[in-house]
Amino acid sequence: MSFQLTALPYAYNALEPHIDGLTMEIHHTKHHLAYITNLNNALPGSGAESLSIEEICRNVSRFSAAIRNNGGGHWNHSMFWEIMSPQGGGEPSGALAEAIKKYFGSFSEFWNQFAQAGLNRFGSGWAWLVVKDDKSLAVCSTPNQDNPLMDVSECRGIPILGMDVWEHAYYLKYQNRRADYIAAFKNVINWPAVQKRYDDALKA
Ligand code: MN3
Repeated sequence: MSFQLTALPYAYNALEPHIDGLTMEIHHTKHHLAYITNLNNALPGSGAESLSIEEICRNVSRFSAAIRNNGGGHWNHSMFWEIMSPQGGGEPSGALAEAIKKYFGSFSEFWNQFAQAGLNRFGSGWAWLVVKDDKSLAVCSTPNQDNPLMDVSECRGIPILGMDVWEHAYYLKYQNRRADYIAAFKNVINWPAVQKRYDDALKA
């Protein structure tokens, strides 16, 4: 199997002023593409040739560091583009809203924990909202391009929201101000897409 870069569901500048168009374009056409190219180059002879990207992540301890880093990079960014939207922001509704209230007390307390997870990730990585095996919700973070699907991750579960806190996600507009980027990201979260992932995770 060979993985390919797919188009974003919106224009590169569609998330402005929160995330600028040049950052989005470089992030997608340079960074995400490089993960896919490097993943494809690492596949021959690995035993992962016929696996889906989810299967690669779930069994990543069997594969090389190149497959872990670039496979994670591909899965993480594929999700990232989908859980943002020009019509994003606000708060979730329905069953996800109820679950957030149950496990975090309130949406604002959830957001505080999620933002802190991103802010406190030293170096590069991701903050996540995950559905655990017992169907509870949790916030956590992973280094580099690891994710909670991976069998090597300290933070396990089905990710339904992921926030990229690598500097390449924000440096052009926000420089070293990661907290400002995290506050801006909140305005573009596609909650209906996250709710769909939550519903799917409950059925998994
Ligand atoms: Mn990135």
